[in-house]
Formats: sequence, C-alpha cells, structure tokens
Amino acid sequence: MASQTEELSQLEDDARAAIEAATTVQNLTEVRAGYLGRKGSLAAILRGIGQLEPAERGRVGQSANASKERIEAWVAARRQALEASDRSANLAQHQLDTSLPGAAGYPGQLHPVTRIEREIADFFTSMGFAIEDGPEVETDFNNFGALNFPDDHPARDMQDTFFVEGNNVLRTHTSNVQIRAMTGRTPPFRFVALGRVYRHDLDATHYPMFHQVEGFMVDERTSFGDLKGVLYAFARHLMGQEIQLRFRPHFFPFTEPSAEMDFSWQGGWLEWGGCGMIHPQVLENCGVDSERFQGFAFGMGIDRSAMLRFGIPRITHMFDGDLRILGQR
Ligand code: FA5
Repeated sequence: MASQTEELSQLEDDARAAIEAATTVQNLTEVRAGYLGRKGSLAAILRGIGQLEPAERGRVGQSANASKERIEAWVAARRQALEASDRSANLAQHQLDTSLPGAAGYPGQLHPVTRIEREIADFFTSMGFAIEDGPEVETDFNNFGALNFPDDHPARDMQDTFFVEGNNVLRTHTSNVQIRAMTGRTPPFRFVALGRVYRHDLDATHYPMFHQVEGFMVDERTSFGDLKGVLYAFARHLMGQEIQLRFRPHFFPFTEPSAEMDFSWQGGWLEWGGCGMIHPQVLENCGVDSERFQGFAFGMGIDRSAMLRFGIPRITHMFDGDLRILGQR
C-alpha cells in the first residue's frame, strides 16, 4: 500500500512539474496523455491494484482518482494560461493601427450621357422651354403615322425599327413626343424631350440604343431663322464657342423644309441631328391650325455630343461599363 501511495505522490509531483514546463497547448496535450492517457503512468499504477489485498484496493483506487482530478485541474489551468498568452502574442503581432487612413473608396459619378442631358435640360429651361416626356414603347401611329410617314413609304426604312407586340415599336426617335405634346394643346408652346431611342444599327458612331433631344416651338410667327438661332446657341453652349457647324438640306416627312446639322469631328464632320419647319400636315394631325401657326422642330444625338465633350472615339465605349471612360470628369 505504502509503495503505491508513494508512487502516486511522486507521479503527481512529476506531472505538476511537467505541466508547468509545457510551453504550448500541443506540448501540454502530450504531457497530459503521458500521465492520464490509456498508456500513461496513472493507468500503469491502476493496473497494479488487482494484486493488492481487497481491503487496500478501495483506498488506493480513491487516492488514484484524487490524483487524477488534481492533475486534470492543473492541466486545465495551464491550458487557460497558455491560450491567453497565445491570444496576446497574436494580438501583439497583428496589431491594428486605427490611425492609418482607410482604403480609398471609388466615388460614383454620373454617366457622361446623363451629365450632358442635365446640361441640355438646364439650357432649354433657361430659354423658356418646358420638359416633356414620352414612352419608349410607342404606337406605330405616334412614331410614324402622325409624323407623315405613309404606311408603305420607304421613308420608314430610314430608321431601322425594332417592332414589338401589337402595333407597337421601340421608338426610333424622340419625335413621337411632338405628337403627344401638341395634341390637345393650343400654341404658343415650346418643349424639349430627352430620352432613349432604339434602332437596328451598330458602328463607331451608331449604337442600337442611343439618346436624342427633341425640341419644338409653335407660334404665329416662327421662322427657320428662329430655328437656326436656337440651334447655334445650343451647339455653342454645349460644345464651346469654337465649334464649327454646318447645315445641309435634307428630307424628313414631318418637316418642310428640312436640314441636317453637323459639327466638326476628327478632321471631318459628324452628323449631329435633323431639323426643319414642322410640316403643316403634322400640325393638323395634332389638331393645330396650320393656317395660323407655324413651328420648328429638331432632334439631335446626345451620345455624339458626349463623345465630342469627353474625347470618346467610339460610341460603344460609353456603354461597355469601362471605368476609364465613365470616371472622366
Ligand atoms: C431623326 O431621328 C429625326 N427625328 C430628327 C428630327 C427631329 C428631324 C425633328 C426634324 C425635326 P436622324 O435619324 O437623322 O433624325 O437622327 C438624329 C440624330 O440622332 C443623328 O444625327 C445622330 O446624331 C443620332 N443618331 C441616329 N442614329 C444613331 C445611332 N444608331 N446611334 C447614335 N446616334 C444616332
């Protein structure tokens, strides 16, 4: 009996020293296994209990259990101490310097087309034009018929139309707003309409979805001179005083006479838009007395104005989502 008790006491002393000496949690786990594991020193002592007098067995067993509990308690305390010091070492190593500046965010900004659109709206409202709106899915009548495009007239081919269900189209120009705004109203009035339009078209200066600004004014003494004055002022406001401009005669079924306007671009000319005096038949289609009133109208490409302003060589660049283009100031 005495020898087992001594053995246990020696084992506890050794275990305690080994536990205190453990420097890592892994190390501690190995030490614990050496004393308390199935093949450990305590198990070896317990295996010897069978040879003792029956009276002794209980007492030695109890002492062994008490030793085991003490050793477990020292292991748990040491583990806690080691884990805490691991955590502090970790924190010290990966210290967070809260005084450092944060990562720079990418500031959002408006699309070049939106910026030009807002400038255009400001310019025309300052000249007394009111802003009108119209739908992008439009009836064939408002997009073509009321604008004097006969049903089978080849002029409809001028605009590569996307047809949608029913007798509808994706509007090919903002001129549909002329019909909507004039019908039921009595002149004088001046309107601008800005928005998306769609055509089956794609190259460096054409895109299937693009933007136009439509402007029109109807009064008793409106002339082609007024139209030219407004367009020159508009172009210079948008593209600078130095911009070179030219008018060319053209044909549109809804204006008479009609013209196209170009601006200087990469050593040549780029078509900016169409214009003319509103055809008397279009005025009549909207219930406006064409004997008494005349009007002018124009429809200019906004995307092309943005290309000029921001030096963008291809229209597709504006819709590719490339931040080098979109991030320009
Ligand atoms: C028209 O759309 C007429 N509705 C303009 C008009 C209005 C004339 C009122 C008379 C009175 P046009 O098809 O030429 O016209 O287009 C006008 C402008 O839109 C073009 O000069 C060009 O700047 C722009 N544009 C036309 N197609 C595209 C396209 N696929 N991509 C980008 N811009 C385009």
